[in-house]
Amino acid sequence: PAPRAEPREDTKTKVRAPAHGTPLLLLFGSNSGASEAFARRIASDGSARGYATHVAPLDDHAGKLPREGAVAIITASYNGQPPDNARQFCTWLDGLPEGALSGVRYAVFGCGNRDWAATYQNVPRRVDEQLARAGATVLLPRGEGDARADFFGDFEQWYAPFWGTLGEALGVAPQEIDMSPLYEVEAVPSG
Ligand code: FMN
Repeated sequence: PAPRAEPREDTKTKVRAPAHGTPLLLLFGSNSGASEAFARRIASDGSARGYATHVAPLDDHAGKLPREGAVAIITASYNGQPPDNARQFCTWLDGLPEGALSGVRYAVFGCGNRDWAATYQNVPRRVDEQLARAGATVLLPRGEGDARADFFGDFEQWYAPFWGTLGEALGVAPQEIDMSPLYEVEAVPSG
């Protein structure tokens, strides 16, 4: 039989973070992909920090939100209405009685555009308000991205305290996070 490759003791490779495996669900409502891209960015950062991440459209979770870990929702609005893959979720959420989502921890970021002035951020605002009404606990104030202005800057501003706030709320110790590079570069003198 072929010999099995064992990692060498002296290999300098670093693990990125111990996988504590705290669940983090990233849900998006997205027609043209911006909200989905932000959700995937958070998921990828979360995996590197040891979270067990899962990305899905909002409609996959109509009727079910987890009480373990946290859920971050990134959604757009279209003429004030939900994106195609968020309609069932929004209808379900609107019909929930008070207290139905107690124990759920969440954060919302909205992708919008002020060209639609009368309905700017309608859906993320509605999702945030309805989650709170149903008894879920907000982790971060809702963020607003304006695609007509500084869309990515708006996201970064909302996102800056994300991991610190999440870690505190979920009991993930900051020292468990090792974001050091996977490889070290050593200078070799020439000549
Ligand atoms: N943004 C809002 O804030 N409110 C709206 O009512 C709204 N209506 C829109 C209608 C159309 C036809 C289009 C093309 C965009 C609209 N937008 C509105 C802007 C989008 O929500 C914004 O571009 C968002 O980033 C799209 O996200 P997505 O790529 O995840 O679908």
